[in-house]
Amino acid sequence: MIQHAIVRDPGPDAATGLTTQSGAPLCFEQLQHQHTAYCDALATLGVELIRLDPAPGFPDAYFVEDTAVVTPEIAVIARSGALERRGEEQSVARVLSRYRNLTEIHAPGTLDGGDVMIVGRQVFIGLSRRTNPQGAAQLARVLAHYDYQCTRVTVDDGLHLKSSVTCIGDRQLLLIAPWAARPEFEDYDKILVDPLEAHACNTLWINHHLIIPQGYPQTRALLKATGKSLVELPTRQIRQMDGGLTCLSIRF
Ligand code: CIR
Repeated sequence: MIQHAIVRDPGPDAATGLTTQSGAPLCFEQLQHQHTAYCDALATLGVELIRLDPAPGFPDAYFVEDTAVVTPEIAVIARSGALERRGEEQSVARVLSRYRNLTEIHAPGTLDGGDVMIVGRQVFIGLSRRTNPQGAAQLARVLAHYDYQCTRVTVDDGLHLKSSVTCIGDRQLLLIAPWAARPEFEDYDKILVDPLEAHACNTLWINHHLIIPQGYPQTRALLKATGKSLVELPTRQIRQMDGGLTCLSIRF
């Protein structure tokens, strides 16, 4: 069971964060509502929230997932591939040091937590615009020490690995349809997401419930058919800043 989640309220400068999305500008008030709904959902599922204050000068800092990788044994503090985001990890490290021994990714390695998917003792590490081979190698070395096996996955579309694939159960993955034949995932049960609903790949399986983004009917129907308990949340503003449901917390 997941007991804790680190979250951080979006700061008033959130609209100046990094994004590849065009269209309507961010509505800060709606972003706050969506963030609050997310925190409420985690609390309802029995998770104790550890709340960080907004970090002035770091408009993306509420996407806390990217700043650390936490297992039951260790917390690895990340080093973002986005220069603008370097420094966010410091306040996260201070909090995590109360719960875990820490280690960190160091130069020239870069790594964003959004590129790391842990499925039991198997860890998938995305090689993306944010995570480079050195960062992946450093993480794999640390985790090998604790008997995790790491597999690299090339992320050729989307921001992070978990933009295109998330774990939705013991050996079950939800992933973007064009990745169906990827050999890295051949041993897993797969549910495929139509590229028109690509944002729906980023779901959060937590304490026997699956939190999914609202507004993706095909994916919702496929997930409903699995019999899982679904919790739907609005993510439009979060998506506007290239984020999703996993990005908003560090769970452990
Ligand atoms: C960024 O570009 O870094 C943020 N605007 C979005 C980060 C999303 N994080 C995630 O998927 N883990």
